[in-house]
Amino acid sequence: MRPVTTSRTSLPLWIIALIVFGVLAILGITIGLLVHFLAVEKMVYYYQGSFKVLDIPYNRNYERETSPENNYVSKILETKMVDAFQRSSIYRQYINSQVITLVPESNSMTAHIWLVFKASRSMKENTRRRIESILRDMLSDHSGSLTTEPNSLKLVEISKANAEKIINNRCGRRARMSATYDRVKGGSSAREGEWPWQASLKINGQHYCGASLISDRYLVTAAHCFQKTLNPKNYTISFGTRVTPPYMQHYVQRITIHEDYIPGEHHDDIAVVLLTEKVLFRNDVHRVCLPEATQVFPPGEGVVVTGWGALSYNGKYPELLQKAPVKIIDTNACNSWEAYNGLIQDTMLCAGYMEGNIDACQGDSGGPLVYPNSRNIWYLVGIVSWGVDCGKINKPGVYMRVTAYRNWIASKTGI
Ligand code: 4AZ
Repeated sequence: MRPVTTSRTSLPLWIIALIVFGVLAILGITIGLLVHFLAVEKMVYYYQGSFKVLDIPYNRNYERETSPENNYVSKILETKMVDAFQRSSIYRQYINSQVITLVPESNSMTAHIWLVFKASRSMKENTRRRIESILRDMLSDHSGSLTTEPNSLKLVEISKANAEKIINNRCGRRARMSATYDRVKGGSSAREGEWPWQASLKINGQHYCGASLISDRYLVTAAHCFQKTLNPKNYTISFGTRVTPPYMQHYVQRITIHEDYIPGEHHDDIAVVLLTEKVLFRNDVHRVCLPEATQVFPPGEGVVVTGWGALSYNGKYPELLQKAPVKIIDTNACNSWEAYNGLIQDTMLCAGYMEGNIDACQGDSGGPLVYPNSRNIWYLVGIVSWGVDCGKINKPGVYMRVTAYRNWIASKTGI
C-alpha cells in the first residue's frame, strides 16, 4: 500500500494570530474595566452618625434648629469635623459634613451628623473605617471648649436617597450646592436647586408675585399680592427655576393677610398662604429657615434677593429665576432726606445699594431676601415689598423685616 502522507490540516498562521490577539484584547479590556470600576472610578458614599457631647446643662433650646444655642454648638462641631478630615490622609475623599440635630439630655447632648465622601469601590470599607477612626480621634481631643465622648460614636452608611431626605427636611440647606454662591435688576440667572424655597404665586396661571416656602404647607409672601382677588381658587403656586411650564404646581387653601395691612399703604405688607396639599421636599424644593424674633441682621450684611420680576422698571421679564446680591442698609440712612425721607418704619428693612443698579423690581414682590449664616444655612430676613422705581440712586428696595413679624407668622401657622 502506498503510504498516505496526511498533511495535518493546520490553520493558517494569520488566523491563529488573530485568535491570540482577540483573546488578549478581551482579557485586557476585562482587566481594564475591573481596575476602573474597583480602583479608579470614584463613588459617592453617605453616612449618618452620632456622638455625645458631655457636661452641657440641659437646655431645650439646643433642639430648636434655628436657636443661637443650636447654631453655636453645631458650628463648633462642624469646624472640628472639617479640620479633622482636611488634616487627615483621606482629605481628598472628603466632600461634606454637617450637624443635623442636637438632642439635649439631662447633663449632655447627642449630636446627629451627616457625612459625604467619595471613594473607589475597592476602598469603600477602608474609607468607612478611616472616617470612624478620624472621628474617634477628634472626639478624644478635648483641646476645644466642648467635651466629647469617643466611645459613644456610631457611624453607618446610608443610601443617597435617605441622605438627601435628611438634608431636604432641614430648613435653609442646599444638598448639592457648593459652600460658595457666586454672586431682579442687575442680577444673574439662578442654577437649579440654588433657591429651593422660592415659589411663584400665579393668578390664573400668570406669574404675579414671589413667595417663600417655610414648611411643607405654608408660604409667606406680601399682602399686596392679593389686591386683585382674595379667592384662593384664582391662585396657584409653583417652584423650580422656570415660571413656565409650572413645576410642582400646588393649589391654595387659605390666604391670611396681616390684619393691619391697608391696601395702598406700605406697612404690614405680609401674608401667609396655606396649600391644599403638602409639598414633597426634594433637592430643588424645600423650606427656608425663619429667623428668631430676636435675631439681628446688621447694616452691611450681604444678602440675596431672588425672583422672576422685571429686569428693569416697566422692562422685560426673565424666563429663569434671577438672583441679586445686595447689602442691608442702615434704616437711618434709608430714612434720610435724599432717600425715603422717614417712610421706613422699624418693621421694614432697606437692602440694595444707595448707588442703585442692583435691586428687586416689579413681580419680585412677596419673594425672599435671604441671608446665609456662618454654617451656610439660609434665613429669610426680608419679603420684597416696595420701592421707588428699580435700581435708582438713593432708592433701594424696601422689604418687610421678617424678625418683626416672626411672632405673627407663628400665631397664624404654628411654625
Ligand atoms: C413692585 O412694584 C416693586 N425696587 C417691587 C420692588 C421694588 C419696586 C417695585 C423695589 O412690585
